[in-house]
Amino acid sequence: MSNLWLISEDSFDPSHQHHQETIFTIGNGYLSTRGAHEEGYPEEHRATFIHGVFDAAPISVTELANVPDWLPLTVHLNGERFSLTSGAVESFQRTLDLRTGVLTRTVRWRSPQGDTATIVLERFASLADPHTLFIRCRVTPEFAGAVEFRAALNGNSDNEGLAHWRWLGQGRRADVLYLHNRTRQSKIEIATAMKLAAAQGEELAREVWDAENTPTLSLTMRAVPGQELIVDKFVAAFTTRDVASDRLTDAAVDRVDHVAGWPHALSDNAAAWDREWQRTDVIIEGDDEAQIALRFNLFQMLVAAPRDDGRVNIGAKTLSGFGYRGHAFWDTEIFMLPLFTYTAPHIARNLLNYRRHLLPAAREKAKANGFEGALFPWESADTGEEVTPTWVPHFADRTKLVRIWTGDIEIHISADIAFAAHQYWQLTGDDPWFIESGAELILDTARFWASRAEWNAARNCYEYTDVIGPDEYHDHVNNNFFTNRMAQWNIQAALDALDWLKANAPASAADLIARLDLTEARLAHWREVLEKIYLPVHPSGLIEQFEGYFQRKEVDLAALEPRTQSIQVIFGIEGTNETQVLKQPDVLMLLYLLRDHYADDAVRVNYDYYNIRTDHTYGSSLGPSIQTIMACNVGKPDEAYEHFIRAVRADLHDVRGNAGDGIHAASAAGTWQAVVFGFGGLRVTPQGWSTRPRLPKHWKRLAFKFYHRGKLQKVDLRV
Ligand code: IFM
Repeated sequence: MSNLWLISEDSFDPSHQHHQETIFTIGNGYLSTRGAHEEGYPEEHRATFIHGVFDAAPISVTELANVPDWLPLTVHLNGERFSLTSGAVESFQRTLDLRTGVLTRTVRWRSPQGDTATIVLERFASLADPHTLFIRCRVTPEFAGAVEFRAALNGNSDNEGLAHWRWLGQGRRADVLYLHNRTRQSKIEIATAMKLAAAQGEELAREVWDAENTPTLSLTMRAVPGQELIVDKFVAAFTTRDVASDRLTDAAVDRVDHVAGWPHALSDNAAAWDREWQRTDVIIEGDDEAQIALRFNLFQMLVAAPRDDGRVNIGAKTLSGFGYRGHAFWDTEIFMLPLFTYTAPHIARNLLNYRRHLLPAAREKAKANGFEGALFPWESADTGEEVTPTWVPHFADRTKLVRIWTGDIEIHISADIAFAAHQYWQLTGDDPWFIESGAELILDTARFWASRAEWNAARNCYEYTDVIGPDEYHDHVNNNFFTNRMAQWNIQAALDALDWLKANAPASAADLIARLDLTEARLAHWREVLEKIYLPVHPSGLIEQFEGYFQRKEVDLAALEPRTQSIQVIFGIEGTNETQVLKQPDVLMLLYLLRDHYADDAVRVNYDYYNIRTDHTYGSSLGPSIQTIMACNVGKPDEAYEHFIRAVRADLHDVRGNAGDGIHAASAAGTWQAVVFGFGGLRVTPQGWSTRPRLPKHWKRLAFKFYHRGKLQKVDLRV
């Protein structure tokens, strides 16, 4: 039986290296490193990103700065530098072990002059000590002479051409070299330190090259045919987000100095990963592809999840690529948070605390737009200000610019955040957190919704006009059902939260009433808004996505198959706006979130209507996992599996051709929801939890764990 924890490739293809770099990303919740090769290749997108290390950037306002590179390690056989693009690669295998986060590459290489060796490179970012990074290089020469290992720290890293780092200094303490840099605008400092240890073999020479911004160590070992040489590179990294500037280099140097050695570090890391998988793993029997792919998705979420920092979020592309510049979206609250709320509540709390901490900026955004309360930014980075680019190059013609409106009018994010906070509270029963933080998130977003609601006297209702719903193929729409209904949910949740606080934490209730000015008159207005929000539903249960949607042009998507491009590429931005084609199924997403409020028949009617109008494969990657759940809901297991496999393959198969920009985090985390809530049918209510298995026909078993009110629950569904 194949090992269902391994992701492998057996050749190096420079034309696919960006995709492969994303797939072979490793990390530990503090940082992630893309799977670029130690020795480096032209056109590569090598990068390491550390949570919260942002710096100013044109167009995107701010971006995660690709930090100084810890990977460089070159191997020289009798003076010839090992490269996959010279000499002869006689065999190649690269494997990511999802169980431990260790990435291993094994290459048998013949140099241009005919010296052959088997070179094994292993690397991991320790989950046990997130500031430490390890590379082990094993070389078994088939020749006599010398093998040289050159290891460096490289401060010249950039973000696709933009250099964020200034050189501040470098030096040596005993056998440890260090490098000290600072970002241009945000002035975050980083110290990296390294040492190179010969673990096996005879050392012939050692040199230090104090090259500016690239301190380098060279270690030459005697090559004896058949005798393996082992060299370890130990690295540590700290930023001024972790320690004060005057202690920064000491912190990095000391940490490297105290590394107990490869075997210890490896086993500590394996033990830490084992603890993660104990609660997060999902077992699928009868479908090896689904099993491995789901584990891959969970692994990528686990390496991105901040465990010790409540001031950072997970970007839409995790820490695994330059896409979306590290910015966070609603992807976190609606797609990623359920995974953490159910399996790692401490991580969920960190992510929610990020929003809590940035409430002042959300208040500023609401105020700047003429509203009260908290309006969270559509794209968010370190300060909580809106960082959505206003203009970006057109995807078809990069000499033209396209206006991006999401930062102005995709306002549903405020309700999504409130929803996630409420879900966390309900599932965990973490009342202290709710009293301290969650309630304020829900109350202040409700204030926003009540002040943003527009009275339409002719209709005798409140409306939200000129918005963008989750389906971004249609912008500047009025009364997007998702937005209106989530606004209503948010206001109701706020009123309920206030009642709960009054009964259970009266001092906090009084404090919030005073600080947020929750007068009786204001609350009366909230009640009126929530009763009168415009939410038309056809007698059949069919919901119009937004006003006038049904009048847009019908497109027979099936007739356009086979296709390899999104509908927006085929019809253009304006052309698509005029059709009924959806980037993601807005109404179905709403029915998923508020499932208990809608009858089965209504779900069926809407599923049948919107499923065939959605650009599933090339539209948004967020859609398919939710679509899986809704297909399970309406009893369409084959369609559910089709949606699921589309979601679970998103990055591994590079379905949209842009996995090189980074992991599609919402899709990755969404596949956990698809399996647990869709196929497993898990449902949690105030009375307890239940499952309603709807496993794909070839699945023999589905098992997973989750926390409910602090207790680990085990679900094991067998056919
Ligand atoms: O948040 C999503 C949005 O829903 C669709 N476009 C991509 C964004 C980031 O993943």
